[in-house]
Amino acid sequence: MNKNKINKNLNNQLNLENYSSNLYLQMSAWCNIENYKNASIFFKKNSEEELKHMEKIFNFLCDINILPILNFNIYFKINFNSIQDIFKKAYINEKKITRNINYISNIAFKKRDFKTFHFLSWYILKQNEEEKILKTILDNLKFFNYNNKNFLIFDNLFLSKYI
Ligand code: OFO
Repeated sequence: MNKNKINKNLNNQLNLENYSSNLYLQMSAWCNIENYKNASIFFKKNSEEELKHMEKIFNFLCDINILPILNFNIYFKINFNSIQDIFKKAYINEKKITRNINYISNIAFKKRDFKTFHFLSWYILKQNEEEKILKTILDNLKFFNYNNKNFLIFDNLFLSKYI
């Protein structure tokens, strides 16, 4: 019963990673069209990473003989108003991922499922790193007193550090 709860949530996490990959790919396309070239590369790279995160969970479930179930109904059309809006939405998305990872890790630890807990520890550290990067970018956007014109400078100078 409890093991099922852990596997169900791991499967949910797999779908969240898949969703993130598509979300960041869409963000990359938007940035490219709007000429924010480094931001576009940044999100493309993140999209590829999220896919790897999904595959890692997929392989873990297969290894423990659990059938991964891909959810094809989680997608919806999403609009972006500005580059700032995009980074805010990416940060909110990562916070949501972190909450879910912490939630599953907590259940796994309490249930003494140390194999799953150990597996998830990689995600805990990864989330910390990714949230930090997005928060730094958002803080810098505020500091730069963002507008479309100076974002191009920001894109060239600052974002190049993260691609
Ligand atoms: Fe995989 O969600 Fe962040 O990294």
